[in-house]
Amino acid sequence: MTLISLGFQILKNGNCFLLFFILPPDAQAVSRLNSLEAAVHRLNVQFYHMDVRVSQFSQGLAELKGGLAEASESLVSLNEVAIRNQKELGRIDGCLRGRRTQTKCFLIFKHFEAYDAAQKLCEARGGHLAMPVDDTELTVLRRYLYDAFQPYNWPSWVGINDRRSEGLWLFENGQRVSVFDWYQDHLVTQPNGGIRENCVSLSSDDGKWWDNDCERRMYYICEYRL
Ligand SMILES: [Ca+2]
Repeated sequence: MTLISLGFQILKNGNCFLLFFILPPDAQAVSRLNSLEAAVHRLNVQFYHMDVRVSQFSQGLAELKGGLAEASESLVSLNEVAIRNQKELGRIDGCLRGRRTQTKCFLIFKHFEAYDAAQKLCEARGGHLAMPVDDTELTVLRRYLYDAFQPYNWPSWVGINDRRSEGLWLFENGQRVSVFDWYQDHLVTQPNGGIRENCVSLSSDDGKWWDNDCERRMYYICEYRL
């Protein structure tokens, strides 16, 4: 509706009145207002539906996240089982194909690897680089290497190094080595590499020990419990 001032009138007593008329609403304006109101209503309805959709989407996303978390946990468990199985299979394979003593099995791997890489590969198969602890085990290992490579000589890593302290030879499990079998002749006396050569390999022709650069890649011997 429209309020319009038409004029004013002064009465005899001096008071003054302002005259107002209320005009009927403009039909076009009413129509525009109704359209606007309808449009706002439609927008509200659309917003409501959008809210519902967003809410449903959020709920679906939360459920999906939950499902993914469960699947991830299952994958971790499966992976752990696979690693355990791989180690057990490696150990069985090592003892089936390798050379046995009373308590352990040695298996030669004819792949060229640096010392640390060789140790990791042995661990992945449930063992570690060979740790011959006494004359009996050294004799078994010497014979095994000779049989595997004769008439050639292929040096192979075992799990002995002096990386922690020069001249202090330790097995991979940290125990001190007490029985040695270093190569010696009138020209060469092992170990002779000082701080440059800290890992031990065995010659396959005579089983003698040599200190070598740990980064050198050569064959290696893993050990598994029987
Ligand atoms: Ca050394």
